[in-house]
Amino acid sequence: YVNKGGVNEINYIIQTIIRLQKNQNHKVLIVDDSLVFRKTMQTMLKNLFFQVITVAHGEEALGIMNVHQDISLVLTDYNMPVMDGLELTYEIRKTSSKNEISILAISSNQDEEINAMFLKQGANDYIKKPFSKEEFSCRVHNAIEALENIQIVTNHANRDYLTGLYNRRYFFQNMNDYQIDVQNSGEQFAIAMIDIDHFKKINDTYGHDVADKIIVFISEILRTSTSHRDIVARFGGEEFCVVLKNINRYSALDILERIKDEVANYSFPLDADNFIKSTISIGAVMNSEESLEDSISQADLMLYNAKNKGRNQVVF
Ligand code: GH3
Ligand code: MG
Ligand code: MG
Ligand code: MG
Repeated sequence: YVNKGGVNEINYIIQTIIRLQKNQNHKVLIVDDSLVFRKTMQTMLKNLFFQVITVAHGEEALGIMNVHQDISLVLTDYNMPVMDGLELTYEIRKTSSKNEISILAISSNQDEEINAMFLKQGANDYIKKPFSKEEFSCRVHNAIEALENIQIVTNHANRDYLTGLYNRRYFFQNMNDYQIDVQNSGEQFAIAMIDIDHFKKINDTYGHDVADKIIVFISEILRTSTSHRDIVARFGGEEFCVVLKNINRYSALDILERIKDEVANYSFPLDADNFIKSTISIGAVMNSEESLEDSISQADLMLYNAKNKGRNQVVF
């Protein structure tokens, strides 16, 4: 390969391998009433390393999509019994946007206006039968890569660059939705404000870079000490807000005490021979009738009390 195509050839092969590896994470649903066509597309997609599910009509597709909530791409025929491709597209778009599930319509050459109708109904793209393997692969990959890119951009918009924790923007967006759920379920949750103690001194003594690493270390402790449903957000420089979901006061206090102790007990490595000790203060409240902003202010007041009482403690 090196002799034939030079470095670019190798680059192309590497890119292809990376692409195929990523494809393994994607589920593709084929919806077509023709068994022969289903099999053909299934083989092509499996050769591209995708996970593939096949069904014979729209209603079956909706049933499968209820079970497999993580389908990336739907390839749908137009003419099918029970529910056709247009109806299926319409139904999918009621709950999932173009940014969540990509729809690729497969139609024959005769129905030109069907293709436009597919796009109007919310399909991302269409392919006309008959098509070459090459075109099929290109359109499928275009659709998948568009989804991946949106995922990357969304992640950047929601997370803090230094720590990878959620940012303020995402925090309030997520809490808006969560509070609506909570009003219906009556679920309890705890809000904790966390601030690193004497961080100015750490900055002055060890410099900004080392201090930043401590922020990252503490973020990691916050992340690993909470469940994936909880929200851990970086609010400001060395200030965090943690929401422990579906929890009572007793368990929330237990988790927060353990987080505080874990930080206090940890030795942050400075170099081979030296390490730094750091502590955090935590103020927390349970959810109440008050607004989210008021609850956060309340937690902030508790944090202020924790600082005044000598730091390295939880006031709940
Ligand atoms: P206290 O125990 O009262 O919280 O004392 P403190 O020194 O931590 O005071 P405070 O929380 O008010 O000040 C935070 C300081 O942390 C200010 C600034 O020097 C530093 N800081 C804030 N954000 C960052 C950051 O992103 N990186 C670094 N390295 N330092 C930061
Ligand atoms: Mg058909
Ligand atoms: Mg602070
Ligand atoms: Mg501080």
